Amino acid sequence: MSRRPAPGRTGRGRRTGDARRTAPVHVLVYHPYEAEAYARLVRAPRGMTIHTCATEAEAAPVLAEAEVAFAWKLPPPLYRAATRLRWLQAMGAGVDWALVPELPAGVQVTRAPGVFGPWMSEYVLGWCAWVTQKMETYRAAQRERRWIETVVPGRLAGATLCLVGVGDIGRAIARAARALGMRVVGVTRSGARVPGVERIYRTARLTAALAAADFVVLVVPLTPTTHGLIGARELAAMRPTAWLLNVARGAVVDEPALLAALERGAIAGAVLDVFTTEPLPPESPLWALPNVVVTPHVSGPSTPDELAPLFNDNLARWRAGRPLRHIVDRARGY
Ligand code: OXD
Repeated sequence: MSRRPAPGRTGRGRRTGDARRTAPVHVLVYHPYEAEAYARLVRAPRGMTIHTCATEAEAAPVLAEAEVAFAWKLPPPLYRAATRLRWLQAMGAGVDWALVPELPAGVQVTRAPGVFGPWMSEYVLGWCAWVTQKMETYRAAQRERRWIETVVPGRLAGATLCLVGVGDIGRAIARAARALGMRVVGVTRSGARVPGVERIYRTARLTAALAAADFVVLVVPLTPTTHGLIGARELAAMRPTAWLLNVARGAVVDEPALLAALERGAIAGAVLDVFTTEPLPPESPLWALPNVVVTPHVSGPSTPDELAPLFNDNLARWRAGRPLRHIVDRARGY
């Protein structure tokens, strides 16, 4: 529920239009610390009541009435009360947090394609350039006032980037990588051709794809089939000079196997934005490894400005009884 109701809001929410003509549709906007910012940008059609909630306690009674939710990581126990819920728009790149057994069967989940690819492309290519431009080395030398002209940067042009997962985010990364002259290959379930990706391998040929890469970028959704997809065998298939970048989910990688590979130099290093436990616990050895970059799950930030228009478009469709866009296939998990 709204912590600070804006003028014109009812005790529990903001009502638009003449609610006497049709039963109001209750819409929950849930985010632990930006609910108000999201709700401010929601353009609710007539007869919809917006409820802004930042805590589980606020959201529980609203969910008992809400037909629609626009949310980030709704705590699964809340779904038990969500008997009227019909549509959940996820405020994030992944929807694994939403597709839990507690989510009632009839709820459609929609995602936000197009929003995260540009962010994640910059993250991925930025860190690839950090590797080839040896940024860490030059900065360390600068701190010691050393002129290390014998160390020269490498090129991204001509290097091979392997995308494990080639959905809308993977395609955006592929475009950015190609613009820098990289060769892009990919791994998908179907193995079907993807424009702009030189070669697609089926998941069954994952190790062959990994062996071809200088940079391996994990960008698959977390599903029962991708859980633990990168284990000791897959890491052993990578080149000892290759880097692994994970912007997907921590659980896509067998973390102990990764740690072992990094410690013995079986791969050059890893740039990790996601972990099996987040926040990464202070005692994790990953923090201290010299060939690991740890970032705090920031490669594809959700912003109200980018997500609200997408939700508003679908909300208008919902009100008009038209089909929603970007529906998740719940059986597939994305
Ligand atoms: C995610 C996100 O889904 O950060 O991980 O959006």
